This record gives sequence, structure tokens and C-alpha cells, in this order.
Amino acid sequence: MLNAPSCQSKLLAHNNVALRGVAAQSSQFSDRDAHYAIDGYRNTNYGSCTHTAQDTNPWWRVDLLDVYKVTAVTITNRDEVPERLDGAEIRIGNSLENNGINNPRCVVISHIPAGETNTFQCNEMEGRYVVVVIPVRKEYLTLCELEVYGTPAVNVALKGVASQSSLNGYGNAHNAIDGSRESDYYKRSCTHTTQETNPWWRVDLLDVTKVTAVSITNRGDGVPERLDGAEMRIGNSLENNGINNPRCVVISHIPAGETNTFQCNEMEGRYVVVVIPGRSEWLTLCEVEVFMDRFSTVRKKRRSVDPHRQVTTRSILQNVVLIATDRQ
Ligand SMILES: [Ca+2]
Ligand SMILES: [Ca+2]
Repeated sequence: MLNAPSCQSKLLAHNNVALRGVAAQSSQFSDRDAHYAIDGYRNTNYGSCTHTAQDTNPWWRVDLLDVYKVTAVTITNRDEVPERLDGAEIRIGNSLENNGINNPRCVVISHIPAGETNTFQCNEMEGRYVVVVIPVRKEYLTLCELEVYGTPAVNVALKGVASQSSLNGYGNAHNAIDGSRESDYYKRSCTHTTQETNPWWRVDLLDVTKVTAVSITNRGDGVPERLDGAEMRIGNSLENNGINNPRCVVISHIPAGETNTFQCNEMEGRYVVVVIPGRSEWLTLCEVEVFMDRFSTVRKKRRSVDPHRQVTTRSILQNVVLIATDRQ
């Protein structure tokens, strides 16, 4: 199994949001259905690739089941007849008009060499659908894997209510959910507590939420190290100001002015808390964005009937290896 081709651990990285999606294509050649491009394997020897008939404008599409800001799309081409993909376009948006082909274009793919994987930057284009289409000519469309990287577009913290352990200057708690990542404290979009033991900040999402990821923007005009060692806690309890809830992550360091995203694996909770434990410190957050899984029920249902996930022993073993590698 270690010889399995293209057995990259990052294919199971939880930030490839295509793995959670539902795929479709303009037609199907043989048994090469649309799901093979999001099965988690980059194998290029046809066994893990899609294949349409020879259509005019053949297309393939993944429904991400939520609106994402797409930063990049990675495509793995087949190890034979790679020129078939020349001139294909990636389109991203929320429309299903013309099978999604009318959505805005991220890129025209000039050429991906046989069996190779190329990544295309899409600059946070927003959309629920990612479409690959070969325009104008009659062609077969084959994709061995298509990966989509990005974050959900809907930040549920914006509708929450923020509070914190104390207030310093004009750094009120709401500044971390005001919709701005402005990181200069003096522009009044960052929070600020006094110097105290275990300073905390909390957002009440007003509903129990399955939190997939949280993005935190650190202060940019100095003292970014104050946030080092902060913990993010998520749950439904207000005991100890919410600090006793289960922990999503310990933040080792966020560079000045930068935004880091932490995966919380669908932790359930109404409260998201940031606390600096164990030392006397000031807590400042310039923005906290909370992303939730609005379609987890749909996904679970789909997984349970998905023939490609009722996998062979080989792919189970491959998954175990990939997961183990991913955690290193
Ligand atoms: Ca594949
Ligand atoms: Ca802010």
C-alpha cells in the first residue's frame, strides 16, 4: 500500500473542502462517475478519475454545500491524453444557470502535463459551485482529482454578542466581531482587556453551533506575543466564564497583524472563548471569525449511501496511513 501512486497525506487535509461536496458532470463514460475527482486520491492511472463522453462543452461540477471564499483549486490530470484538458476553464459562483458554466471564471488552464497536479489561485472568489468546463470544442473531460481550498463565506460571529473580562481604553469586546480585520489598535477595531490573570474574551453565538473553524486576527501595531499560549474553548457552559469548555486549540503564535485559521472539527457550542491561561497579561483580539457547518446533516446522509466510501481494504489501509501522516 505504501507504493500506491500519489498517496499524499494532504489529500485528506480537512481544508480540502471538495471532499465534503457532491459532484456531477455533463455525461458519464463507462463507470467513471463524477465522484472520482473528489474521492481523495490523486491516482492518475484512470482508476480514480472521472470521464465524460465526447460532449460539446463537457463540464464537471462540485457542489460544496455552502458558500466558500475559494483561495485555490488544485487539479490532477490523467497520465494519458493530457492535452484533452487544454483550454479548460474553472468557474466559481452560486449559479446553476447553464450548469454553472456562467459563473465567473477563475482561470483558463493552458496545459497540465500528464499525471501532474497544478494549483490555481482564485483570490477568494465566492461560490458554492466549482465548475470545470472545456468550452467550444467537442471533447472528453477527465479529472483525476480536484481539490478546493478556502474558508466558508458566512461568519456567524457577526450575529453574536461579545464580552470580556475587563476593558482597557476603547478596546471594547465588540471590536472583535465588528467585521473588520483592521489590526492597528488605534483604529478602534481591536479589543483590549486590562493586565490580569486569565484574561478572557467570549462571543455568544446565541445558538448551539457546530464550529468547523475559527479565524483570529492578531494586533498589528506591536506586542503580538501577548497572544502566545492563548487557548480557544468552545461549548455550552458559562462556568468559569466559559473557560471550562472543551479546548479547540492552543495558539502558539500569530505574527503581528496576521489572521490564522484554526480547525475545530465541528465542536458543538454556543460560546467561543479565548483565554490566556496561567499568566498576568493583556488580551487583545482584532477580529474573531467563526465558521459553522450548516449542512452536516446532509453530508452525513450522503456519506452513508456513498458507494465510494464503502471502501476496499486497500483504501481503508491507505486512509489509515494518510490520517497517521496527516497528524504528524
Ligand atoms: Ca481521484
Ligand atoms: Ca475588528
